[in-house]
Amino acid sequence: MYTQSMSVPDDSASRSVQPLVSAEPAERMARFDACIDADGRIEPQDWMPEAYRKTLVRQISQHAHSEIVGMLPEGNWIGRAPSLKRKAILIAKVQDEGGHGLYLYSAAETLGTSRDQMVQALHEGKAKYSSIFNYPTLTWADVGVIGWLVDGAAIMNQIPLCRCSYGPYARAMVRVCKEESFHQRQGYESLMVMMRGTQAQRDMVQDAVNRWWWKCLAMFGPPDADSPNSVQGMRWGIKRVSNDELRQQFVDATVPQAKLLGVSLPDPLLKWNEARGHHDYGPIDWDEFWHTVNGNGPCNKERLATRVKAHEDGAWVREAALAHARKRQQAALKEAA
Ligand code: FAQ
Repeated sequence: MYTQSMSVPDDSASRSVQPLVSAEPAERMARFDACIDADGRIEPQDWMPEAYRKTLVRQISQHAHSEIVGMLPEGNWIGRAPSLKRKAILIAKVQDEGGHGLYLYSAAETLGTSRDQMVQALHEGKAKYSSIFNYPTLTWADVGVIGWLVDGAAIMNQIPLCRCSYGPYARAMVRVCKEESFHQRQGYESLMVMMRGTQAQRDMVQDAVNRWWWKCLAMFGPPDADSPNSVQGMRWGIKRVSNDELRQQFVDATVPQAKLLGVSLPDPLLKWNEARGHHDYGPIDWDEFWHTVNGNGPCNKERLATRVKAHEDGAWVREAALAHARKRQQAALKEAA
């Protein structure tokens, strides 16, 4: 039988919200709240408040844009990778990031916003994407550091999103996290090799760590006290762990990794705090973060221009695919007649 449920996994028995098309608004809201309180999943055909839908489209589309723009800094090095093995790994990684963007655009489309609308918002500079991708990759060591630290930060943020209250986003995150974890390991391994190399290679790794460390801490978003979306996002089970908590988890996980690698982290205030059971760290430059988020970082304009050009250059592919689909549809209709 053809119903809407054909397009989503058959887990309806475990869901506590049923489509309530004809129910009164207060009743729908109560059912939605009950589902959230019971830690249930909201699915595309379920009723949801407009603000919940809007918040999800905002976060998921920004996340998708980050994956797609995030292909660029590392993509710059595909033609300059130091060996065939490193080149093959890097091509696969960048391709994975493209795949993540596509799952995420698809998840956001289930909320009623088309991929074209989201991409247009990005190209018009109206949509955000992660601040981290507005910095240049100056040396080969940057590629390893992106894997280790940027993917490392991304995983820390994304593991809790596997439990997000919106089903399609949570399910997309499970696969994304598995892939990101390989990305993190390949970055770390590539840095390990460089650290066992020449002094010039070790210096190159240290320089890259110095340039990326603070940007990675800022990736988790503003401090909780200055995060306008956090309270409601947590109430709705979209966010599960706060920006500051995730940042702290990342610092605590990364310090021993840096030690093993043999690099220092560029923060004189970084030290273990026995009483807190966590590392203390120095102040983050939030002015620099907002400057970048607001479009004025070192590579913002270049990144956006590259995306717009790629989209324009790909117009013929989209047109050809549509023409082909139309042709197949006409042939099928003719056959059925
Ligand atoms: N950059 O109130 P909050 C990756 C904005 S994927 C730019 O705390 P929220 C994979 C925020 O949107 C990396 N803007 O917001 C990869 C909001 O503005 P709005 C991306 C930022 O949503 C690796 C305003 O500041 N990951 O790396 C940033 O509750 C290697 C106030 O902030 C995700 O997107 C930022 N860093 O929390 C690819 C994960 N931080 O929208 C290639 C999903 C905050 O009100 C190579 N997203 N803002 O105008 C999230 O978990 C959340 O959206 C946060 C922000 C935590 C990013």
